[in-house]
Amino acid sequence: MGALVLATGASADFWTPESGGGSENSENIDTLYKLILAVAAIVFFGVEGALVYSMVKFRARKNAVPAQIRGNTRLEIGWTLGAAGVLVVLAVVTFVMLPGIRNPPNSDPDGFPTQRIVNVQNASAYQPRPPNGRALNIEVNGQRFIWRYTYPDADQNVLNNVFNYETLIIPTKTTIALTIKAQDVAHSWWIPKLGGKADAVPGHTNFTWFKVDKPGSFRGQCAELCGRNHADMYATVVAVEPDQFKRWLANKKREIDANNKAAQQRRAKEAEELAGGESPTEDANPVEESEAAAAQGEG
Ligand SMILES: [Cu+2]
Repeated sequence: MGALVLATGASADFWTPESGGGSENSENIDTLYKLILAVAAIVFFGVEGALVYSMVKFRARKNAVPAQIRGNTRLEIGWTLGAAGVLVVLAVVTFVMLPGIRNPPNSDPDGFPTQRIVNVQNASAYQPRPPNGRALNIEVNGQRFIWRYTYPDADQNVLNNVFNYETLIIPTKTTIALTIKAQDVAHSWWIPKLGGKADAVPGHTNFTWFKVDKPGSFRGQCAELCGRNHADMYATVVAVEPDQFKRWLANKKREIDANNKAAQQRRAKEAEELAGGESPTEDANPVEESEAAAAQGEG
């Protein structure tokens, strides 16, 4: 056990939040956690140490009587103010560090080009924005038992957007703003190295952000018991160079468009077959048929 505790690799991030190589908000969470842990450890070992020392030194069979300090006004005022002082320091440190955790920075100049984020009108949660208001705004949708990601595009139609399940591909050096929703029951989005948890609750939109500087892969899991396969509800964020991301996005878009087109054609064909010979409109519309044939030829 001792060897295990001392092996830095094995015990890294065991007592403190996961950090290193992810997003700066998770670094700030880690720093704040360690500061508070240090103060708490000093208080804990101070109080418990005095207690154990007194219990041993003044135990009954030694017949020793310690100094009787009950009713010592100066001492009592002292440790009341001391405790209050510790709380004030912790509160101040927390509020000083909170903006770095909640508020996203701008993307780097060589990051993926981003748009101004459109405000979500019915947002009831704190909706942080980078100073220039621009970020890659991806929608995360919790579903039993998988995460769906929808990428933004230029038009208003959300049905033709690029989407992916489980693995979220993102560009490095770019501020990623997540709009978090749930489709069925409450889930919770959490990639420990990329910031804090964000609840995904039906009928409520939540927000979080992260920004990854170097390519890498970050694992997380749904952090809210959401049903039978909750434990299988993984999420992986894969950060790639902006150029690589651009290519991935374009390929995915082509793939989705081709599949949409194929599905439309299949439905049209099925409708035709259902109508059978009874419908005379089939022959009366040769333009549509030749268009479909041309489209099929392209595919
Ligand atoms: Cu879940």
